[in-house]
Amino acid sequence: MSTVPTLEERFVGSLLGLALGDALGAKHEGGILGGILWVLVGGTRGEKLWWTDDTQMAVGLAESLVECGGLDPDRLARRWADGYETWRGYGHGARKLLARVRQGEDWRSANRSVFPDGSLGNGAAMRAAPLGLFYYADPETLARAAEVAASITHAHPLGVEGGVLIARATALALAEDFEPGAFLAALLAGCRREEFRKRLELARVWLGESPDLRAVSRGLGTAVTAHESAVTAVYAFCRHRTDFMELVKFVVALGGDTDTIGAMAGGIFGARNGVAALPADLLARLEARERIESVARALCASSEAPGHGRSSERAR
Ligand code: F2R
Ligand code: MG
Ligand code: MG
Repeated sequence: MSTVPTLEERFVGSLLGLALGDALGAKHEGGILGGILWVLVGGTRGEKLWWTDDTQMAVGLAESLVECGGLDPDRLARRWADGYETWRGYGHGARKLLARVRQGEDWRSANRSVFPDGSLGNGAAMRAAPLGLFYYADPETLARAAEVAASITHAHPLGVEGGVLIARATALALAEDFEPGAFLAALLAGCRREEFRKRLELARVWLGESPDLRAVSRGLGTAVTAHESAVTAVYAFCRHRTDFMELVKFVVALGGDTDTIGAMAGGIFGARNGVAALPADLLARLEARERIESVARALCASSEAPGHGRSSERAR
């Protein structure tokens, strides 16, 4: 008999699901060549499941939210810059931008130093789950905080929208009474960009169908850009919302940016189903499982603390 997960179990499930989706997708990111590169940089050494930039930044975000009692964008930018590790495979723009912040530049200028209109990569979306967890009870503050957290590295409106979408999807997945049609409708209601809206509409139509892999990857995308991957993760979760390994297999079979689509979908899946729904044998092999679990518990405790939304006001 399955029991309903507690809020804390869902927080832990979300961050571990994100890390596991990332680690399992990593060796498939970018196809065969990407896999060879991941082996060469050491991401498959031993039995451990090593995660990539997606989890590195998500854990940094979660730890910063706990430490600061909310979103402090200056301290968060610094933490991400200090936590940068080349071998985890960051985006080229993110790598350069974080180097500038490490050298003392303000993120408000660094975030347009590589792409003048800002990055539209999926880097803000891949790490957004902790925001959805922390601010789940306050949708307006959540959207505002997700915008600010995204724009530290992703100033382009599409990069920002990806971060907001995945943060909101994670928060909505915590709801007691979950139904995929209502979930997608709620995401659509808060979504401003046509590039995302048309894909969410398609995902809604597909709830009653089972389109093949080619149709899904053509219709929703599997690329490194936010609008061509974030809705794909949301749809993958809707299609495989109770079986984590089926979800991962689906994401890997779609191809493209598998670690990131896996991280986004895994974070939503864990928020919905809790940690008990994740495969125990794989969790036992996950890099830094205890650290992730511990920050997820702390995030849950701080999210329930009175007035937790206050510090995000600083982020406006
Ligand atoms: N970088 C990778 N994977 C490649 C290497 C992996 C390999 N296994 C290894 O070990 O080396 N993955 C990670 O990057 C993605 C997240 O990227 P993020 O943080 O958004 O970075 P960036 O550089 O800002 O954007 C990514 C690319 O998108 C294009 N782009 C972005 N904004 C653009 C703009 N305004 N105009 C034109 N192009 C733009 C560029 O190609 C960027 O490099 C995740 O997949 C993560 O896993
Ligand atoms: Mg990655
Ligand atoms: Mg990726």
